Amino acid sequence: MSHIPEFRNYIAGQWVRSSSGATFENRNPANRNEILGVFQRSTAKDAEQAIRAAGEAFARWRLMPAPRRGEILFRVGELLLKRKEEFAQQMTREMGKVLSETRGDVQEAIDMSFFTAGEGRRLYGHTTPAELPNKFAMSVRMPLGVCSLITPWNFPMAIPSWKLIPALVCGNTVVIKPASDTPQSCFNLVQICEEAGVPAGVVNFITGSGGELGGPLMTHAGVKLVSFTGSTETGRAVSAACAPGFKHCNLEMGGKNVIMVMDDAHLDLAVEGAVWGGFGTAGQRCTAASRVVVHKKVYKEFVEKLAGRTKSLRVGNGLDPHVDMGPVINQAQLETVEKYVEIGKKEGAKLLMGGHRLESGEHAQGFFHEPTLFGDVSPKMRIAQEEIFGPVVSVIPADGLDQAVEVANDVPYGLSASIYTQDVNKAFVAMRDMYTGIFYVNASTIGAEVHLPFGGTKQTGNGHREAGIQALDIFSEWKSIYVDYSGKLQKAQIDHD
Ligand code: UN1
Repeated sequence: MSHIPEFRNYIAGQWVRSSSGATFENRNPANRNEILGVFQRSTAKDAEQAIRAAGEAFARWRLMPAPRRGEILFRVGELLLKRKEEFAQQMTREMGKVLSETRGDVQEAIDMSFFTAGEGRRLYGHTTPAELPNKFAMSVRMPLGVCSLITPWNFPMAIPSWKLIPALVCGNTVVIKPASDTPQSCFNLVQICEEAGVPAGVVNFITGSGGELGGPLMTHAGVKLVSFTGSTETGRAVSAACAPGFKHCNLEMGGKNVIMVMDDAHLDLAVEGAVWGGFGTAGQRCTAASRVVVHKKVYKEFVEKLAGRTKSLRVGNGLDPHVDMGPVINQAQLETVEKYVEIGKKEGAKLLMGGHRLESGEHAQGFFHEPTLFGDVSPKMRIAQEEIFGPVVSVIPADGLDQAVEVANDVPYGLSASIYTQDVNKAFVAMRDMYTGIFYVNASTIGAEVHLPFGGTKQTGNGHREAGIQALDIFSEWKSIYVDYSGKLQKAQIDHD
């Protein structure tokens, strides 16, 4: 039997075992017999220790000049870059998505590090005239303190970096808990932080179940902010848990994103966008294009082309360079996909391609499902309304732009949308009228870049935006400062005439 590595928690700068003495396995979703490592099954006591360590470290980290913090984060980017290929390979093993995508995932963490490191020398506030003579006014960003970061499995390094790096540049300290399906990529990021010189206690890492660790991470008196990415259902519970303690709470949740294809669209390009958006990451992105609304005039031609391309996709182990789509993350996700395929069929949608799990030959030991395409979907069907988070795409016919936009907006989520058209007027109408946080013209619904705000409307989020300079508003609080150098009592609003 080959040696199975054990990975530890990282608390107060020490790599430590859980107080439970128990571990859980990290398995490859393309081959469930392959155990990649065991991780700590942490307890509430471990979480409390991590929160305490972060609280102690905050006293020093907040006083380190922000440009110095930025320099350390720049080094995080450099070290990630050096090990990009190794980390991408490990990520494909634990998460399943193809190697080109896991390279992109690590690259996103690199981009985030380099972009945000520069904020160490900006973190701009404002100076503004005061209304009274000999008085000075300014506003500055202050760190909050200890932040709990709870991260998902679909972007196992990118999303932790979206939270961790901006939190640190602002002067906060963190406890990060990755999804139990993909703990190693987050472990790699944390280890790089240590190597880059992030001081002990500033970043703490604990693994284990949300059920056990969520309590202290969301309600402990020492925690000031909870940042969560995951399902809308869990996000609602996070929000409720944060409310009694008035913790800041930043949520990134579900999506039911749409591509609109107009009759003047470059159809082949739109087909490529639909394939990439729908089946990239096996549809397990919050930005996935799970709906395509197509103008009736080009519907038949578009659907034929899309079905043809869907059929040509090769499903398998993401380490194989010939594979287009890997497995889904686990058994539960596979069952969810199967459940929705049945729902779609019952609702009367037309199954155009796929619809089955793959269980023989090279697929026998993994959680594989065919890329699945439904046509003639009507906008109110559950497969057109609910987030499936798997390789299932619903194609919906529409009469024209107005109806397409109406249908596109008529879902509970508002993360990402796109339009394929050659008509600039239509593009601008859609840009204005789609109620989403992200919009694309002649591109798919995925492909967000780290220097722009990321997040959504409606049940996708609670008003925050990650990434970009907007992430600084999550991880800092404004303080307005007035300096009166008049030497006398001056009264704002009252000394007016
Ligand atoms: C997610 O789907 O959870 O735009 C994040 C994209 C990626 C990030 C997606 N850069 O698809």
